[in-house]
Amino acid sequence: MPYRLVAVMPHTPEVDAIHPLGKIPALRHGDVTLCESRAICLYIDRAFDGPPLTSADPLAAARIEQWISIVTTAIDPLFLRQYVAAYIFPGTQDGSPNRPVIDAALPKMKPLFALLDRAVAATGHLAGHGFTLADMYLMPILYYMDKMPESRAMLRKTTHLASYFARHLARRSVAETLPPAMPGGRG
Ligand SMILES: N[C@@H](CCC(=O)N[C@@H](CS)C(=O)NCC(=O)O)C(=O)O
Repeated sequence: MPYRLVAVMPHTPEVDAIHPLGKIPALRHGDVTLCESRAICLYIDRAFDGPPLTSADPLAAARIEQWISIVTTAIDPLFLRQYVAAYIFPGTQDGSPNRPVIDAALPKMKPLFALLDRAVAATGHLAGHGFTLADMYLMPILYYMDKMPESRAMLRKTTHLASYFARHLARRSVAETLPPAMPGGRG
C-alpha cells in the first residue's frame, strides 16, 4: 500500500498522541490511529486488498504467529536491543561500541542463528511455503545482522539462512522499505 513515512522519535507529541507508552511505530489512516506493529499489520492486512500477510487456515495462521512470537520475544531483544544497540546507542564515554555488551551477546546469538537456519532450511520461509508476515518480522533484523561484523560472519556461516536473506532481500517490497543509512557509516 502507498504510505507516507513520518520520521519521528519515540516519546514525541505525535507518537504520544497514538501510543500510550510513546513507542514507534504508530499509524494514522484517516481517522484511525493504531500502535504496536502486530496490530498495525493486522489492520493493513484486513483493511486493504492484496496478497494476505497471514493465512485463513487456522494451523497455517498459528504457525505464522508462532514464528512472529519467537522473533519478537527471543530474537529481537538479543539481536537488536542488546547487540545492535551496543553499536548504535553504546552508552560509552567516547561513543565507541560497547564491547562488554557485544561480547556477552555473541555466545547467546550463535544458537539462535542455528535455530533460524534450521527453520528456513526446508521451504525457504519461516512458516509454510510462501513469504508471510513471519518473514517480514525477521528480514529487518537480518538486514542489521548483515551490517555488523560478528553477526555478518554468523549469518554467512548459516548457509540456509544466508540464501534466505539474499533471496528475500531482492523482493521489491523489501528493497522499497530498506531503512536509511545507519550512524557511523554502517549500511
Ligand atoms: N511491541 C512494540 C515494540 C515497539 C518498540 O519497542 N519500539 C521502539 C523503537 S524500535 C521504541 O519506540 N522504543 C522507545 C521506548 O521503548 O521507550 C511493537 O511491536 O510495535
